[in-house]
Amino acid sequence: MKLDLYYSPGACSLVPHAILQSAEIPCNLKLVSLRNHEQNSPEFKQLNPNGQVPVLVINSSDVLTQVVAITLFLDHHFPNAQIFPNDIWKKAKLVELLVWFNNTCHPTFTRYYRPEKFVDGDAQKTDLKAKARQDYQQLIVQIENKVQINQANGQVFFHPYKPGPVDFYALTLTRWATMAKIPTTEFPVLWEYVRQVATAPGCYQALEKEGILDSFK
Ligand SMILES: N[C@@H](CCC(=O)N[C@@H](CS)C(=O)NCC(=O)O)C(=O)O
Repeated sequence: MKLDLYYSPGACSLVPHAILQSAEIPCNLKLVSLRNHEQNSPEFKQLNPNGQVPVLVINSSDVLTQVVAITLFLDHHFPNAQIFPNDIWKKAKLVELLVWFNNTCHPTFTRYYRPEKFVDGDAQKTDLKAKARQDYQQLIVQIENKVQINQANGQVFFHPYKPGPVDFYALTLTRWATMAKIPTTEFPVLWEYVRQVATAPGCYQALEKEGILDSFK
């Protein structure tokens, strides 16, 4: 199966990228620089009319978007990679968390990072950014609480044995917290955990290829 992953450094496309690297699934990386607004180019919009990464193109023809959909697709096609545990309850609970990251935490950060997508006017943007930052701070606390619960149960990562999609999304969201200038001292347990995820085989390579390893030093 030929796979092309359209990604931008540090974006949520890091989740499928880290999955692919961790499972040693060969794929071609296609850079879409959000910084240079390449997601809005007519060529990219033909691929994904939403103008967003990630996009996974399968065998140069089938186009799949959305982190959760791509994750489930890879899990199905590469069962030996153990992207999710086989146990359906454990898998469903991980998907539950993945979806919450995607539909709640992620859009909250988007309101901070890209306020112009939601409101016009400088004053409105400033207000929205401030509120979104506050909300994001609370969500980060919730994520840290979940990590603490895992640790109390003797589990290092959200996924059993080794970091998986939920851990890669947690790492991405935590890195965004630092971009929102929320000091890591406010979430020391989460930060330590994320640094462990960052050094795991596969995730490390994905961060290195995206040029963002320094974020976790
Ligand atoms: N729900 C979507 C979210 C995708 C998304 O927000 N991607 C961001 C990067 S993290 C993006 O490409 N933003 C560019 C833009 O919206 O202009 C998914 O799971 O793929």
